[in-house]
Amino acid sequence: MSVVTIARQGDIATVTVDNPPVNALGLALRQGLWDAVAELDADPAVRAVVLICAGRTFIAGADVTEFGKPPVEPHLPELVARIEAAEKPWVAAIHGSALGGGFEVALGCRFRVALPDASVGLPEVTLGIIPGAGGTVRTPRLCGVETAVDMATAGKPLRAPKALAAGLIDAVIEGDLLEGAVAFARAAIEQPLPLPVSAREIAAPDAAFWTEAEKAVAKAAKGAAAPARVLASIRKAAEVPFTEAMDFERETFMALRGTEQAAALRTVFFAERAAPRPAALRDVQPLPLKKLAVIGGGTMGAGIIAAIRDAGLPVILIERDDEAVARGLSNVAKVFDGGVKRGKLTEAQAQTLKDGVTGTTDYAALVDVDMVIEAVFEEIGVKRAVFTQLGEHCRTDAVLATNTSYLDPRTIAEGLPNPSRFIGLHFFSPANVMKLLEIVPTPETSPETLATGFALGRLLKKIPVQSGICEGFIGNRILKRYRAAAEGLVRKGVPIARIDAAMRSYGLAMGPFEAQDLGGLDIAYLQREGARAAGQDVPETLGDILVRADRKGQKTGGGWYDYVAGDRKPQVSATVTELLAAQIGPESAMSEADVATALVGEMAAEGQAILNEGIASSPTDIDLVEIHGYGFPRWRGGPMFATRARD
Ligand code: 3H9
Repeated sequence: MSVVTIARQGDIATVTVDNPPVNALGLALRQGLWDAVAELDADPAVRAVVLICAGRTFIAGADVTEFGKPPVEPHLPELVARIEAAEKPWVAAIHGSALGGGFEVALGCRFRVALPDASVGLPEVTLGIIPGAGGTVRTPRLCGVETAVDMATAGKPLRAPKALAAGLIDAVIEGDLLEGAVAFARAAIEQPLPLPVSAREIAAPDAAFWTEAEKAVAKAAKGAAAPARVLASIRKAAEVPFTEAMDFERETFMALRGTEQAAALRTVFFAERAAPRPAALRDVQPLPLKKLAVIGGGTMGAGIIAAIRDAGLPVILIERDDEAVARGLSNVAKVFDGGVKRGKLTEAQAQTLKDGVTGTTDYAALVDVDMVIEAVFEEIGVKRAVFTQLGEHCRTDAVLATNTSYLDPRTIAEGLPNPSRFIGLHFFSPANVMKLLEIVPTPETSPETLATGFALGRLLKKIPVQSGICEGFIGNRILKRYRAAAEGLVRKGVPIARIDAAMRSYGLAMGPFEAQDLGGLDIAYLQREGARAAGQDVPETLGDILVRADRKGQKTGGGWYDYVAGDRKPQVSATVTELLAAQIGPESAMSEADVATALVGEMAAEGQAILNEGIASSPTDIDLVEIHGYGFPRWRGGPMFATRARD
């Protein structure tokens, strides 16, 4: 079937695009639209054209799978120009998302109308490129430079009502989109037509605006190259004639398309979409998830509950006594109240979210739940006691999950009736925000249970990654190696602050030592002490020396750094230098770049070991773990991608 079909409703033609899954602008669609313009221009009975899409969305952009290959005609910029120059006005009727090239096609239309929940945007920067078919040149002609800069440098789409207010669309259609768009077109042709977007003027801001914008964009980009290039392209659009600006945009787009950053971001884009549906589980039916329960209402439990409520499911919170139930519910309430404060939720929405949580101490309430996620204290005895209760009270087919970071799920599951429905689900804190979900089956976990873990991941909009069983699973195992390597550099005389600065320059939000100060040094210390008590040979770390001197991080006023009360800014600590003096060599001249290369190399080496042992099934899974759980810069593609790319 053709990806473009034409129908006529009296003097209005409709052009329907049907190119699943997201109507991306591959060659067939570009050609189909090109031919449609010619056909409709030649038809004297047609006075206006409505462009509408079948399926879940309007045109979601260029076909990203074509980016590795040479472009084939008709190119998108020419197609947009062809639509804009059509003899009959085109009306883009938008549902779902009009993104990137899809929005650029809409910009070529004389009018844009959209359903209230539709959105429009230029997300190209998230793929390491800039718009390549007029997005940076036409958008500011509609909404002004400032909005265009915000929209295209951050890559965040705007919902229809905001897009209407900004002048990006002409009407919001309530009810049936096609009917509304046809009616809009019919009314529009009775009026004088507005100028095509390319013919409109841009109010050019002064030089000070650009200086400020450049600063802000560079800060937000944290090393990603595309945002600054988008800004430069919008600036060009404001300063030179349309055609010249289009040439500049196209050149920049083509140059960025081939960069390592663009390749990294494309790889991550597809890996993220593949992760929730692993090929091995394609034919396995997950169990239904209608009612869930969480055991433990601490920070992690409350975050998991919030994530489940955000997905619209009811959830039961079980705690050990009434006081703990009240505390847990209040922890959950705090998460939603925070949403209200940040303007993300209305009071009423927050209340509905809170109302869907039932707190109790009574395990009998779990009789009809489909899945229970245990998030109690990380101690084997405590966890085992919970699972004994779950074994007694839950349906035998209910999935029982443990949220553990370090304990062996096999030990937690021991003695459970029907262990095939047991699974490890490792959330990251705050669990309603962090995207990563490590899914850890035991040898006894059934494929249905595993598939249900992934179904939960999809439901909660997580990036689920399967991990085999080893200490720390994928993410914390790599973290341990990374931290040990960072300590190794300190012992070799690299100043702590230089190591942190190196990782920040690399693109992480924080270096390894400031991150430990924020999270607290004592958690890892207690684990090491536990292992030592169990007879394992765990060599003393520099962190141990600090914790023993009561330097546990920001919460004790000092860790790897000193902190002035009320200020989170790390200050180089003379006390630390003194405490570690015997362990540290003479100051090393190692550069920041070499530090980052060394530490990322260590992460990748651990990742390789994890792959060799079959703990992770692909390098991209490891990269997703690092990007979504540990703040690894997305535009570097993850440690596995970054080191492969350098080889
Ligand atoms: C661009 O347009 C450049 C131009 O300025 C210049 C050109 C000259 N291409 O996300 P989903 C696949 S750059 C190819 O799960 P949702 C995706 O891999 C582009 N494939 O759906 C998945 O495949 P599979 C700017 C694509 O409903 C399936 O579609 N545009 C593309 O949750 C479903 O995807 C963007 O960056 C694509 N462009 O969300 C928009 N997009 O089923 C990117 C998706 O095999 N897309 N696929 O796993 C999105 O943001 C979301 O897909 C969207 C729908 C919001 C539209």
